[in-house]
Amino acid sequence: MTQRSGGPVVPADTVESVPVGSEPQQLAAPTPQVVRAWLLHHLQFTVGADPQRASTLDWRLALSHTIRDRALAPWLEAQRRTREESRKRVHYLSMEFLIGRLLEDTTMNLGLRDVVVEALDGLGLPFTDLADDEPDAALGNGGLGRLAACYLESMSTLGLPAYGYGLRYEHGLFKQGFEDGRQIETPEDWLVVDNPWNFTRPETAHPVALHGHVEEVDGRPVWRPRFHVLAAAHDTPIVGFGGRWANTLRLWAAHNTAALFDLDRFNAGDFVAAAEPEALARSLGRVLYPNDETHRGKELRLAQEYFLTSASVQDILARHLDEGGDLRSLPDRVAIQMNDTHPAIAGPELIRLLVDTHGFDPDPAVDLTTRVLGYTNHTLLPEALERWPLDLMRKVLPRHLQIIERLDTRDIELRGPRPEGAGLIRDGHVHMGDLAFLSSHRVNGVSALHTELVTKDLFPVLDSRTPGRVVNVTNGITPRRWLALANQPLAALVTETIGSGWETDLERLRGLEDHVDDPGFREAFGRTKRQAKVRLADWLQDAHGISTPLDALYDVQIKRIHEYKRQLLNILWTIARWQRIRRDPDAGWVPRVKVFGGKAAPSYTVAKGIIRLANDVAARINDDPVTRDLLQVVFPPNYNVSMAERLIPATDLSEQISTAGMEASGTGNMKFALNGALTIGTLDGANVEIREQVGADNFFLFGLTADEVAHHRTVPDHGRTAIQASQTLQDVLQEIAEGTFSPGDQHRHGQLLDLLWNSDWFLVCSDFEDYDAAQTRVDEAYGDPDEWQRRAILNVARMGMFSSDRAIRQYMDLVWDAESAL
Ligand code: 26V
Repeated sequence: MTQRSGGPVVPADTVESVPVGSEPQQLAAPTPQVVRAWLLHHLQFTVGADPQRASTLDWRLALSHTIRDRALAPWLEAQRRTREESRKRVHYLSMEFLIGRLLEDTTMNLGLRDVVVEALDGLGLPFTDLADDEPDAALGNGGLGRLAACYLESMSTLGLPAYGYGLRYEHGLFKQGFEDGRQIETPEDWLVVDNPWNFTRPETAHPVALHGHVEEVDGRPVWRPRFHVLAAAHDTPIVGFGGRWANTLRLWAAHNTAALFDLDRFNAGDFVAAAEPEALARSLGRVLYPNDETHRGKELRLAQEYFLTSASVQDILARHLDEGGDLRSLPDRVAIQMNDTHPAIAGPELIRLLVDTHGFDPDPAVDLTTRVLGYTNHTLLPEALERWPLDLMRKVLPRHLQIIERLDTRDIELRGPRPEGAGLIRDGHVHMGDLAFLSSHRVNGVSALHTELVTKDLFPVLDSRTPGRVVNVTNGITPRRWLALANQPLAALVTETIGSGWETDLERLRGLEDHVDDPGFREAFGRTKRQAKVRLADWLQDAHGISTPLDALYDVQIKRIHEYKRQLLNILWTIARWQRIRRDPDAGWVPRVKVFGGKAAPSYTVAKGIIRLANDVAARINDDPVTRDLLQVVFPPNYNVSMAERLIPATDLSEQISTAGMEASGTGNMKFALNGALTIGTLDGANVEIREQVGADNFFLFGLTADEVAHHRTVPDHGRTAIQASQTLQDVLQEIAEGTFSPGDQHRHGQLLDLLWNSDWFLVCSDFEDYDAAQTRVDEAYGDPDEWQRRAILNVARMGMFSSDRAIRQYMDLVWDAESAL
C-alpha cells in the first residue's frame, strides 16, 4: 500500500470544467443569509442536529464545516497549480505542530469574519462562544511546535507550495491541573470530539519498517525488517491570509490493521510476538513526549521519529515520481526542512531509499540528499541534544546505522582527518545534531546570538570543515494570529491609523511612529490595552473564579517552566515586593498583577518545585489584606495557545529573563512586544534583536551577558556570594526557609533553596540585584502613563521584522531556493 495508485479514475477532460472556486463570483464574499443557509445545511446534514435543540458543539461543528467548505477552493487549486506548473515544494518535518484552534483563524484568513459574525448574530449566537468551544490542537511542547504552526501559516500566506509533516498524536501535551499547588497531569483528548478540519486519506499510506537485520545479496545490503507499521495520512488545510492559497498539514496515524498481524508467527504459536507490531502501532501514535530527559534512550521515541520521517520521505518521493519527476532532479522540486534533530534520520532514510529501492550508487545518493535537506537547530542545552545509543540504533534501524557509519567515514575521505573526539559516532552514541549537520546543505540557528553560539560552541569542527553552511534565520511569528486575531481592538486601531496591509507587510507598522505624539491616538491606544484587560479579567473570573483589578500593571511570564527561563527569579522578586509593601504600604506602589503560566515536564522535579512555590506564594500574598490591592499573583492552570491569545494583549510588561546564552530565540518575547508590552529581559536569544529594533529606551535590560555567564560559572560559590551581597535576597530566602509560604511544612521548598545557595547554575542570585534595579525602572516608567504609552506604541511600530513572513522569505532565499506561486 503506497501512494494513491493508478492516477485519476475520471479522464481529465471530463472534470477540467468542474469549478474549484477560482471563478471570481465564487470568491465574492457571501451574504449573511447565504452563510446562514450553509450553516443550517451542515447543522442538519453533516452534524445531524435539530436547529431547535442544537448545542454549542453542534453549532461549532456546523460552522467549522461551513468554513472548511470555503477553504477547499484555494486548497485544491493550490495543489493543482503546483502540480501543473511543476513548482518546487517545501516539506517541513516536525515532531510538533502547536496549532491551537483553527476556526477563527481560518475564518479570518478567508476574509469571512465579519459576515460570519453577522450571520450568527441573526441566530443569537456569539461567534466567540463557538470559537471558544474548539479544543486546542496541542501537538507540541512549546516554542518549537508553535513556530512550526506560524511557519505553515506564513508559507500559505506567501503562496509557497508546502507540506507540513507531523504525527497525529491521540493525546497531545498533557492537561495541567493544580492540587494543593502541585502540578497534576491528565491526558489530553482532543480527538474524542469529531475533528472537523481533518480529511482522512485512506488511500495514502506507507509501510514503515522496523527492527530486523541486514543481509548481503549479490554484493548489495538488503534490510530484512522484523515488522512493518502502516502510516496513514490525515490532512488539514492551512489557509493563508487573503484566502488565495492553502497548504496541507499532513499528520501520520499509525495503523494497526489486520494486515499487520503476523499470521506466520501466530500460526506457529508465538502469539505475543505476533501481536508485537500491533502493540507498537498502537503506542506509536499514542502520545507526544514532553520535553524532559525521560525520552533519552527510549525506543518508542526513536520509533516515533523514524515513523514520521520514513512516512514523509516515502510520501515525498512517491509524489515526485507520480508527477513524472526523475529522482536525479529531486533538489529542483523538493526541499525538506528538519525542525530540530527529531527528524534527523531523514538523511540516512533518503539515502537508503535512493540506494536500496531506486538503485542509486551511494555517492550520488548522498549528494542528492544533502542538496535537499536543511536543518534548524533550536537549542544548545546539552541535555536536550539528541543522541541515540548504538545498540538501540542497531536494534531498531540496522540499515540506517550502516549508512550513518558510511557517512562518517565519507566525511574523513572528503575533508581529511578530524580532531580527536569529533565525528558523529562517539561515546557509544550516534549524535543526531552532527548527523543532521552532515546531511544538510544549510544549517541554521534561530536568532543572531544563537547562530553565533551554534557555530562557535556546538559545531566548531563541522563549521570549519564546511564553511558557509551555517546561516542565521531569526524566528518570527504570524501577525495574523498574534495581532489581527488575538487583539482585535488594537488591530482595528492600527488599520484605522495606517490603513490595512500591515497584516502581510508588517514593516508598515512603522507608520504608527508618526502618530506617537498625537494625544488622541495615545488615548485610543491606551483604551485598547484596557479593553484587553477587561476581556482577560472577565475570563479569569468566569473560567477560574479569580478576580483581578483593571488599574494595575500586568506583568506576565508565560512559557514552559524551566530553570534556565528563571521563573524562580521572578517569584523571588515578587516575594521581595510583598515584603517591601508590607513594610511601607503607603509608599505609593504601582499596583501589579503578576501572571504566571506554563507546564513543567512531568519528570522535571525542580520545575515542579518552582510551580509549587509560585502557587504557594500566590496563596499567601493574595490572602494578605495589607497588600491585596497592590500585588496579586495569578497562575491559571493549563497554559496553552488559546490562553496566550488572551493574556498577551492585556500585558504591560513581558518577562524575558532567561540566563543569557540559554534561550535559543524565544518567540513569546515577539508576541508581547507586537502587542505593545514593554520587555524586561536579558541579552539572550532574539531579545537582543528586539532591543535593537525597539530601541534601548523601550527595553528594561539587566543581567550578565552570555560571555559573562560562561565566566561567572567558573567562580566558586557565586550563588552564595551573591546572596551574601544582597540583603533583599537574604530576606526573601529567609521567608521561604521559615515556611511562610508552606505553613506546617517548613522544608517544602528546601531543594530550591539548596540549589540557590550551593550551585545556582542558572545565575538567579547573581542577576537578582540587577533585575531588581530594572524592575524599579519599570515602576518609574509606568508612573508616567503618557510616557509609557509612547514607548508601548513605539514597540508596536518597530516590530515589523519579527513577522514569520520575513523569516519564511529568508528560508526561501538562503535555504530552500523556492519561490512563491502567487
Ligand atoms: C528540550 C529538552 C529535552 C530534554 C530536557 C530539557 C529540554 C529543554 C528544552 C528542550 C527544547 C528543545 C528545542 C526547543 O523547543 N527549542 C525552542 O525553540 C524555539 C523555536 O525556535 C525557541 O524560540 C526557543 O528559544 C527554544 O527553546
